[in-house]
Amino acid sequence: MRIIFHCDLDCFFAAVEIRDNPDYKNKPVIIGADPKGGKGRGVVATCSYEARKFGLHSAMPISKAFRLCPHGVFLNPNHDKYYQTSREVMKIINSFSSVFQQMGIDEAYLDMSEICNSFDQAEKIAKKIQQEIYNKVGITLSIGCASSKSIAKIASDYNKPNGITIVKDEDRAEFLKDMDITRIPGIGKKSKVYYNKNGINKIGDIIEMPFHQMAEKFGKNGEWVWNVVNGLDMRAVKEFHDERKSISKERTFYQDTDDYSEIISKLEEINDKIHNKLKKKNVFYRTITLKIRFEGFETFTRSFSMKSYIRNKRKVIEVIILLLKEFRNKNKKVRLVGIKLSNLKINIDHNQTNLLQYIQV
Ligand code: TTP
Ligand code: MG
Repeated sequence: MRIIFHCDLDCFFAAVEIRDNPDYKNKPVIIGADPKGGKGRGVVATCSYEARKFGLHSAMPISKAFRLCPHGVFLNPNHDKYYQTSREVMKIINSFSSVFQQMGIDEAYLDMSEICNSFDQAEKIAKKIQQEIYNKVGITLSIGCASSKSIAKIASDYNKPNGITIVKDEDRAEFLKDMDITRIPGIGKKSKVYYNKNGINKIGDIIEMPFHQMAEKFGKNGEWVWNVVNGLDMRAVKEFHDERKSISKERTFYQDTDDYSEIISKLEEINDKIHNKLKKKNVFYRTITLKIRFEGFETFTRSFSMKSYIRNKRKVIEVIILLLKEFRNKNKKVRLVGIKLSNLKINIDHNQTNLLQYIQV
């Protein structure tokens, strides 16, 4: 029997700040850009569940968040602290099963098939994971348990915060049938519109549909989705899965600028930060991408790929300056710049550290 856990921390960045400042407990806490009295740029990274009651959510413009919740506690993110906390949490999760795959900063899958022989036992272990993380790290998480990764993921989101949701195969259809189809990993806002137009609104509509019809109407995505809701997502929890395919950073200027020395120095600053992390993790790359956004949101990306893997800060800046050239005579002010390094390779030969640590470079 397959037993997969999906673990997801509750309002992660906000939870860390609340842990470190008990005054914030039970308050709407918003982590993100400085709201500057409602005039700030940038977005909400996350917010506490109290803040969500006011309609706030990740990726909402910070100015809107301020309007909806002016009395909230607005904090700048402290990424080093979140990264450190994430590592502590992941170490604990990983100690429950060696078949462990971290996804992003606050999620991980565990394959518990060799460790549990029933879902009742799985529930006890899930509680233990929650307790140990709460005792040692001081934050909560929600855990979904099912026989496949995607159902476990849907389950972890079902009863947040601090929830445990077990979905046995025989209960799967009942559990899913009334949910909106966007709960399924693989259906986003765009495909939702297409599915809705074709009469598919709830997951139940998919469960009832014969496979061949889903395939005919919705192609590969339809096949995938049908498999997911019928418990046939057989993807393994990959122990050495290099989830992270790129590392990037971008910065918005406080004031739009056409001063290229300011733009280049911002790019240098971004480049330094990325390289500090890459060096620590012994990661190399082949593709360099410049992102540039002008006033009015016009955005461009330009890439250049090296013949071999490198990790060379100076080279990156040289390439970036070359890529920047075509934009210099645009006579428009720049709002944001960013660098992405992709086609990553981890040098395992020189450093035997667990690959999973690289996911969060
Ligand atoms: P999520 O797990 O999506 O969100 P969350 O942990 O804050 O809340 P939930 O209880 O619903 O799981 O993301 C984890 C962290 O990643 C989140 O705390 C902040 C960061 N993040 C962003 O910076 N921007 C985003 O748009 C999202 C979705 C997350
Ligand atoms: Mg989370």
